[in-house]
Amino acid sequence: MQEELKNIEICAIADIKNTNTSEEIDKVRVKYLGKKGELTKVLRGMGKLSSEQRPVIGKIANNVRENIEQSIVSRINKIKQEELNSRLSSEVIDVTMPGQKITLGKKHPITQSMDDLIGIFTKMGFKVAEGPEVESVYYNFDALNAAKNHPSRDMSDTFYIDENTILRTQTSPVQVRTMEKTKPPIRIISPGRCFRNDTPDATHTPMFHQLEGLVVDKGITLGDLKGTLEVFAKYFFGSQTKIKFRPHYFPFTEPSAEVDATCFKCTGKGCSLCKGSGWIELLGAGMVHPNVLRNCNIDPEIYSGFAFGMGIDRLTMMKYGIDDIRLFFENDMRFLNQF
Ligand code: FA5
Repeated sequence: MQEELKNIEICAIADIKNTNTSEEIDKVRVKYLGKKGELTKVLRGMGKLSSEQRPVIGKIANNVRENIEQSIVSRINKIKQEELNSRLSSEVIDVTMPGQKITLGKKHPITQSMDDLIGIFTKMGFKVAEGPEVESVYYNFDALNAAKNHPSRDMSDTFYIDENTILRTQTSPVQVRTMEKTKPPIRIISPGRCFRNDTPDATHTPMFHQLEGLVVDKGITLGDLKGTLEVFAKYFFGSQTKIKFRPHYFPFTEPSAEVDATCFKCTGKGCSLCKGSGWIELLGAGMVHPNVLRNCNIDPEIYSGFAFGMGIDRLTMMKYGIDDIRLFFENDMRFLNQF
């Protein structure tokens, strides 16, 4: 039996030396040390030995097992090292190869305008306020002094979710939400999405962006409104820009005006962009109607304010000479990459 054990050790070690992969070495392990392995078979026959022989053979068998196991471990380590070395030499990194260009994304032109506008107004001391896009009829119309039969309330102009809930048609409801929560002095702007049941054409889309402005304090006048909008127009379109007020009607401002700016392309001389007039319509504005102040528990005898609302998409069109608003929403990279 002693002889048999020695033979097994010699054969196992020779087999182990001949292995080249982890799978091969596993097969050798099963062949000699597995349940039906050669060493195991011999050890099963030990029961037939005499009590003197058994410890002697048992010791030898243990030695043989240990030697085989050790040799398996050292072969495995060697194989792993060889596998690693061959991977390292085959997967060489060529540091002289040219790098891959990473294309950086950029903000949508309307988001860029929004950022510009926020920058201009926050420098003038305005804070940014937010309101919901799904709005109540109360905040979008009633609290803003819109008559019950005002045409803008019609379903052909406004998207209704239910009788009292709509998609806001303007950012003006943020005026009311702010005045309800904050005591004057108030100086806020509120950029965001608006929705109208308008058929898409070169200057209309059913979803567009507005920026609302609101100032309420003691002694605020139309002169403050004019000064603020003049600063805005010069920063946004260029320092040569002038503005003018045309009388208009909004339910929530009195007096109300539409504000035009000198065409930034021809600087007021008249061109195709301004249709020869030299002026371009910018926004709606006016002094906050006393009824709106009252609806928000602000005493119009003590406080006055001005408000304005501009279409950000249209401002962006004017600034860059874009002739169709729908281009903003087509996601054509050839168009968007120009900004
Ligand atoms: C208003 O919405 C008022 N809330 C503005 C205002 C605020 C006046 C505060 C006084 C005080 P108007 O309906 O004119 O006003 O819309 C303002 C701007 O939104 C327009 O000048 C235009 O630039 C933009 N706009 C309106 N409808 C669309 C549309 N369908 N697509 C793109 N832009 C639009």
